[in-house]
Amino acid sequence: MCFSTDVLHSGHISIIRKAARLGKVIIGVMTDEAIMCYKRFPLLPLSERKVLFENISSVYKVVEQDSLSYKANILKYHPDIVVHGDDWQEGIQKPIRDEVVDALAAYGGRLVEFPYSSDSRYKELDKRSRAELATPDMRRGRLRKAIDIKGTISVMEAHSGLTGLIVENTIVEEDGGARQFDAMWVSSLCDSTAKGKPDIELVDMTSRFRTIDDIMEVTTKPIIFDGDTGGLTEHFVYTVRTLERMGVSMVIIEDKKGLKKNSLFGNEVPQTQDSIENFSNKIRAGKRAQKTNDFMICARIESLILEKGMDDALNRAFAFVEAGADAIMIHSRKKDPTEIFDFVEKFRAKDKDTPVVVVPTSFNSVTEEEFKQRGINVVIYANQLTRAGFPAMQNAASTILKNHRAMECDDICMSFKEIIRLIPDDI
Ligand code: SPV
Ligand code: MG
Repeated sequence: MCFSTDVLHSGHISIIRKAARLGKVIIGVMTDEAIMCYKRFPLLPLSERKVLFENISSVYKVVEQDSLSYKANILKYHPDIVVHGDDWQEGIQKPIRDEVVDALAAYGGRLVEFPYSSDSRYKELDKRSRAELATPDMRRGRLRKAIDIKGTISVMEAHSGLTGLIVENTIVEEDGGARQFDAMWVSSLCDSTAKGKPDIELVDMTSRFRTIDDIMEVTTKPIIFDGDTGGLTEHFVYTVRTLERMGVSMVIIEDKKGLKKNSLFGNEVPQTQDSIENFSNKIRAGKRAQKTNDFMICARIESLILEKGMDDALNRAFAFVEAGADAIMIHSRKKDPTEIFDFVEKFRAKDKDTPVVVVPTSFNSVTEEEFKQRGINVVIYANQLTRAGFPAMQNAASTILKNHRAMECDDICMSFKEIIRLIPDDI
């Protein structure tokens, strides 16, 4: 049998007892990473979840299962029987079930399915677990945990409750497993664009916090906030306090000053980099202001964007880590990822631990696997939902104008049924 649960209820005990009547029960406890890929973040880590099962008298042995797929454990332990509830005959777990049936058939093993207990109290438990994950204290610390567990995490832009829901709920099947985003990025570019304003720190913090609130009300995933330059140090300390209190996990601030322009403009517009000394002081002040150990401040280095050279980028990275930065973001607007890889190689030669963040808007051909291999820990898809939504909406608007009615537009619109179902009745 395999379990991913962190709450044991009578339904679990009942199916384990039924399994024990068939033979010695081996429980595969799913690893944290495997659970994060297909479900929600586990409330209890693997070690504690293993103990839950080790203390059940009808359990013979507890092992780990490092994927949604049972295949590796079936090949390793050759069970005569796999026991499961009958709830996986359809949906995301069906391919997993098919694989189990095939793997067992290879040596004459069999699958036994017991009716799945759909007691409303169990659903209530799951709902409570989700609600707990959304609380500020639980949410804040989960970014660091996710980086520790997975090594490299993928983060998607959200700028409203609706886009937050898309990041929260989008899941795809892959190789007997599943994939979903680990966290959300509240981008200054997309937050400003959604309001029809330029990305120049014009949308004030109160409004940015409102966006975070909208997202937080309907989601559970950790949030990384784009803090632009962080503003004046005297203001930044308040921003840190507020973000931390809200349950945001990390703020990224960039080492620029004066009128900030979006980095993707590079040197096409005047932009000024802050001095190492000033920016280090801002980081120090921010670190002093925070109240928990969970909250992270990431220093974003604009040297490559502003063509100041690799040495400048590296000097800054080491100085900002020294000042207390919990992570480093290195940015580039080149299509070719060479300068990013070069930076990470040189940075990692001296610093093996500090998480490195990238935003591959321009160097978008690099896969997450390659980023991981090169020692990068956070990959942020910073603007794709905005860029996908905008042309679709423009198209709908002009289609209606051209046809003097909405019928021709229907084919490119989500149906009413779907849009209504997108929003859960309760959370
Ligand atoms: C943003 O998403 O607002 C960013 C990343 O800061 S970039 O637009 O590439 O500067
Ligand atoms: Mg920004």
